[in-house]
Amino acid sequence: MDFDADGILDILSGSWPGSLFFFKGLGKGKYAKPTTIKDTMGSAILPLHYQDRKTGEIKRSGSATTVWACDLDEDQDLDLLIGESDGGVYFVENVGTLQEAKYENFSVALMAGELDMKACGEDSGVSFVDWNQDGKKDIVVSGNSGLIYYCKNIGNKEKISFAKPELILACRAGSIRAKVHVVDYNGDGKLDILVGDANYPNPSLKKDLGEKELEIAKGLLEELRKFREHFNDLVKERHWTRYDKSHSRKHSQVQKEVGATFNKMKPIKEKLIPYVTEEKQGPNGYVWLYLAK
Ligand SMILES: [Ca+2]
Ligand SMILES: [Ca+2]
Ligand SMILES: [Ca+2]
Ligand SMILES: [Ca+2]
Repeated sequence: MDFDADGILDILSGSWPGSLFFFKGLGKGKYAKPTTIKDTMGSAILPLHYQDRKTGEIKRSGSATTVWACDLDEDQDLDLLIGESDGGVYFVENVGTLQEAKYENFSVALMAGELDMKACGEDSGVSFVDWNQDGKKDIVVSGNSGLIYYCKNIGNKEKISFAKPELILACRAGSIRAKVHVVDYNGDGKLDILVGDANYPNPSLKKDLGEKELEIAKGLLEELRKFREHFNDLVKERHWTRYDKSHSRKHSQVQKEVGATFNKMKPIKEKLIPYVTEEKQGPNGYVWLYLAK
């Protein structure tokens, strides 16, 4: 996107430590060294705020940030939409201009209907695009569990407002820490979804296993896979129950089941030890493209 309105495309990036970076486009595929995006007080922008217990000072923090520059409050300049490891989606207003941005030294956690955006999962990734093609750009947010939600923009110049999240895509099984980027990738006029993820592959079996051993090992792996699937579903449900009080099950009930399922996986992993290699497994990270039909 063109962040500094000079007609040349730039790159913005969040980071694991949290700061946001601007890579100024120089044209012909070249970019300047990154600079940290700062607020009106000259501090690096981080989405979270907390009070220092000793000094009482308000400090900022944040990690695993993602960023999208967009005009959220419809005043013709680019604001910042930030995702963070806690799963929230944060808005930082540009109180300067399109050409000369000045960012507020505080951020606002956005809601989706009655819910905190955290309900969509930890480790939020954000995109701001007109998902439902009604002329207003919406928030598409991804989370740790690999689920991608759309929050319809129902706000206006006076008030920023988004509707309750609607699930639009469940990434392939095993995708965690999904970071979404919505774009018409193949230029057919329909919005596609790019997702960066992390995933932990199954342990590799030793090469020299006999037929019987192989059969046992494969059986254990299959058992483990089923538990993992169930475990992943429970983790998603647990997250949701924390925010949606109308959910059919209570948070504490799901939490208990998460713990019990995790414990059931332990003995299977132990039984697998003689059959698998000792190489450290994962995590891997891939970029996936989901093309719109
Ligand atoms: Ca530019
Ligand atoms: Ca704006
Ligand atoms: Ca829309
Ligand atoms: Ca497309």
